Amino acid sequence: MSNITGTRGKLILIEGLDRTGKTTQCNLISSRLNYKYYKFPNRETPIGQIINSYLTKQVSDIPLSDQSVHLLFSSNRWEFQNEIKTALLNGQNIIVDRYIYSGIAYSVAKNVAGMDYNWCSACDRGLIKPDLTVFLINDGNFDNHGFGDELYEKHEFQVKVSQVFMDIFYKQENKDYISNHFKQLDVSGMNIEEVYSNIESIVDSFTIKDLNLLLF
Ligand code: NYM
Repeated sequence: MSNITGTRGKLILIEGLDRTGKTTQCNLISSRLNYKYYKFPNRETPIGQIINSYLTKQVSDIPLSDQSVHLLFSSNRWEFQNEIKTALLNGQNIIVDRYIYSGIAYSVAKNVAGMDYNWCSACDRGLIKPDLTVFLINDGNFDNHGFGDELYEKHEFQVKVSQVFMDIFYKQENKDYISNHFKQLDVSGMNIEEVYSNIESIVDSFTIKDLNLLLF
């Protein structure tokens, strides 16, 4: 698989709130640009199936604490690390649909005592960091229209999540990453192809500077 440097693939992450079109865009990038696609949570693994029951509000014999839910989401990312690493080192470009930033944002937004940024990011330390994160936003006028029935799909909660995403990206410790590896794209009013062509040009014009994999 060829890539710009000829030595390793790029890891591109698409992040954003619910219903900003991330999955549609990742599918397009995967099929048109030949990127391998990973979506988190991956609901197929045993851990992913527990996450799915939680999100779809299926009654469980053992009620999950917010902390254990957070760790399950993180664990779900760790399940795929070796596979992702091998693919990247083989020169395969990868597109990821949600990752550590969703992990932190949705958990911190719950406002549970002790579950702050440091606690929530600790279990993801050492995961491969995306070479580029594209953060999709709409104009903030999202409402309940278009949301499904899953746990977090409520206007009020989405507003909080959106705030936490911004807090994460503008943290001092993330400043270098944001300057060199991050693009925010406002998709309000755009159709699928318009969003795609914006993302495609961002992805095309991005080259990796560091041949080593970046780590959180
Ligand atoms: N979510 C996703 C989390 O709460 N933590 C995480 O680590 C990740 C990756 O799962 N509302 C939440 C965000 C979404 C929900 O994601 C399901 P999707 O992309 O709708 O399947």
